[in-house]
Amino acid sequence: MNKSRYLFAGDYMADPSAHVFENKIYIYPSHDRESGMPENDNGDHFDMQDYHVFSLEDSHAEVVDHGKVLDLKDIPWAGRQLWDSDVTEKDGKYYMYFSMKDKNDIFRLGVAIADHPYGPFVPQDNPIKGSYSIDPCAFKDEDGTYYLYFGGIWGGQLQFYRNNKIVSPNELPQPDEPALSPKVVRMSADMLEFAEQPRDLVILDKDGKPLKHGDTEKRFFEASWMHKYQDKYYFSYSTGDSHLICYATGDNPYGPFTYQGVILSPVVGWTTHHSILKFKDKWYLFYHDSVPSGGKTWLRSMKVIELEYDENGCIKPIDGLTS
Ligand code: FUB
Repeated sequence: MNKSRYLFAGDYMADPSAHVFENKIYIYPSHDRESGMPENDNGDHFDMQDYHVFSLEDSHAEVVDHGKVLDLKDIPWAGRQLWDSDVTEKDGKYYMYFSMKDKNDIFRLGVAIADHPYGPFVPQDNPIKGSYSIDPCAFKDEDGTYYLYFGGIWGGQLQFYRNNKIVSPNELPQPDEPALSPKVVRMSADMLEFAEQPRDLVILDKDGKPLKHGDTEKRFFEASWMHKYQDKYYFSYSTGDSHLICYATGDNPYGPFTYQGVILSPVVGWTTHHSILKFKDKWYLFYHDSVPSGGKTWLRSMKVIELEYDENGCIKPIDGLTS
């Protein structure tokens, strides 16, 4: 059985988005802290204020902390809560996409730019026009097109929107109604704007029907990630209140996607969040749990474990407690 390892003992880091840049693994996590905010379903206790960047020469190497690369107080539109982020590279520039509440307590997606994968990242003056909700994942397809995947329900505010507009009443669907979909959008050439209206990424069951909101062990909650394996698109995500990382496969970046199974069973801590990366011919799952903090769900530690596929391209499930 593959064994996981914790990546950084020096501080609490969550939501690790991992990429290969300049032949190294770079990790872009959220920086958890003890702020004293009471725990609630809105996630107010995830009250983060900056981002650090980490790198690794290979999967077993010691992690290097490149220090603080972006601070909430330097972002002109900042309200509070720097949640999950991701980074991609285009023409020698590095674009960090991050989730943060604006001054009206509405989650938006922001962009910050760097000349190196290790930052520092300089934020744009305003959030991405038309952006909302949380957990951006930046994906570069093989034809050079860049996409952003995003969204999260409950504290991530996705239930407030239908067709990219705030709706009233803004409620979650009924259990027998189709689940809320994560969003996918193509990025503009300058990487700073949506090139189109965000679209629903629909996840179907094996009978071709959209997953229902009540199907809590399968439907999307937050933490989008996209990768490609043997020419197929693998969309993976957290089911939130049932604490699973699942995946669905499709033939193109927009989908529809068909639900395939569980990648990671529940870990210690309420949230689960991951990224998937190929490095030197092996695949890895980066994720977090709350074991080192003694189970404090808002103080999470990032981990890595080797990920394997079977001969049919199915991901072999990983046990979140014993691996
Ligand atoms: O880190 C804050 C939030 O917790 C993330 O945005 C979610 O995906 C969950 O991990």
